[in-house]
Amino acid sequence: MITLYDADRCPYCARVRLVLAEKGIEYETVTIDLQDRPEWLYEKNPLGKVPVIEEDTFVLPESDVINEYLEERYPEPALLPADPAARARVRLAIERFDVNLGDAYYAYRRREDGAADRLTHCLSVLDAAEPGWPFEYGLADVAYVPWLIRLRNLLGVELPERLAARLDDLAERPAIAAELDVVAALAR
Ligand SMILES: N[C@@H](CCC(=O)N[C@@H](CS)C(=O)NCC(=O)O)C(=O)O
Repeated sequence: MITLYDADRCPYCARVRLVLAEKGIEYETVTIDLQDRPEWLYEKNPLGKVPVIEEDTFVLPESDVINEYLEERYPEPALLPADPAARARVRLAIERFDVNLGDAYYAYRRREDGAADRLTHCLSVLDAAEPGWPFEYGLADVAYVPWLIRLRNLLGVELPERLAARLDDLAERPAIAAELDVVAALAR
């Protein structure tokens, strides 16, 4: 049985929750209080961050690495395309998450000067993306959607039209619906 060291408010943990749920993998959760992290977490991840998964003696941090591992270990349903070039594009989108959205998101959260404009720009670039990601479901969506949900549902940011519609469509997936519930509980 896989154990996920988890925190509801953590979007990186949400990436892993989404893949575990999408693939129907049974797991147990150990919830970490990020304000008061237990010392033993550093034995599992020297950076002291969540998510971490553990299975017997195998311990793995880093959401993108965990999700690639889960994809290989539990190939169905596939969350990477079959075509190598398409897979590479998905991996590129994940690799570029920080520059495409993450850095602007956290700058906005920290209320840095110019952050709102920077975020608007990032969202408009994502919104204008060609068909393919982010408009086919898979690991790239999983890598971005937790932040889009938090922007819209916690921070009250209006998403551009195509991204908003995409998020509405994705809400029909049980894994995404469950994450929307997690975020709704954070807002209470
Ligand atoms: N690169 C890591 C980032 C994980 C991360 O930043 N997690 C945050 C919670 S959202 C955390 O544990 N923060 C504690 C800290 O920074 O010390 C991943 O992809 O898993």
